[in-house]
Amino acid sequence: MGFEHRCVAHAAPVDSMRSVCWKGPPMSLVLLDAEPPVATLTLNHDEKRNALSCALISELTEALAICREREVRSVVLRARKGVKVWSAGHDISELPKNGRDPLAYNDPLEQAIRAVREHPAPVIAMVEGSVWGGACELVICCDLAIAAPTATFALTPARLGVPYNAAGVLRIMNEVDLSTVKEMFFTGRPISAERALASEVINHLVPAEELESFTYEMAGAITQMSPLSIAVAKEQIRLLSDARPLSPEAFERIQGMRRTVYDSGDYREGIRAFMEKRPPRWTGR
Ligand code: YXS
Repeated sequence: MGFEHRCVAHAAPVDSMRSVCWKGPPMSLVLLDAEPPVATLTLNHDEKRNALSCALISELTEALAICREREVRSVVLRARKGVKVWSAGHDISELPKNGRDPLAYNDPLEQAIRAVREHPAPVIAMVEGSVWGGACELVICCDLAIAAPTATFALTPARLGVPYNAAGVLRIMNEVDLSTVKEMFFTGRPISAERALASEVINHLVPAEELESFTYEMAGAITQMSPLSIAVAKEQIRLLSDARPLSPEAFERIQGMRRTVYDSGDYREGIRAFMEKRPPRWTGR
């Protein structure tokens, strides 16, 4: 069955999809088209460059819950057609400034990444435009990523003075070749779509005019397969790829080093500089 893709016009704010019991606030940061077998989640906060704010992530995780209820068999995660910025990553204004871990287990970004990785159906990131920081990890953690030539990908902790978390570093290392991982973490500079394909950040690079048809053809093909077999394979891959022996002492050491960073003046300077729209002045303390 060829699955003609649904344009954003079919999508609606997430709450309109929720049964009458949903009493949440009006939602529009994520549009959801959840007509099985394929769902489309559209990041819809271009004014803030689809920054992964607590509010947006709440809608994203709610949308995935609706997809699970409706037994959707594949999910396309996209931004609006033609965007210059797919997502600007973690909402910098929401990064904690009071000595709390900025990427702790219950941070909204971590919740979004877990929601995608634990969703029983494959989640396909369809990418145009630039992808930054935690959004880059979100794309990498999607099951498949299909991008247009306008896509770029940047890991940005060093731009902001943020100590990335161990689980996030491991998830990225599991997908991307180590030399590219180091270059992205150490330079903070975007890599091109071509480079992303070569480094396995993305699965396919297709011309912009073919991006939707290519993505929805693959999403449709997945829905023709056994959903139970796919769900088990996806969870097996998640559990086995996360399986790493790490002594408690090694983990404590990582956390201690990270605390030194998020307790530093440089961490606060990175956030302040972004908010003041100026380059940061690093002191190394
Ligand atoms: O000034 P207004 O109110 O209009 O808001 C501006 C920006 O402040 C806002 N915005 C963001 N707000 C919160 N968090 C963000 N990440 C963020 N990015 C943007 O959106 C409005 C339009 O932004 P503007 O004028 O800069 O747009 P532009 O088209 O000129 O430039 C687009 C970008 C993406 C190149 C630029 O906005 C930018 O460099 N954004 C920050 C990208 C970044 O460093 N993201 C990393 C976030 S931290 C994160 O993900 C992890 C914690 S980590 O760093 O560890 O990976």
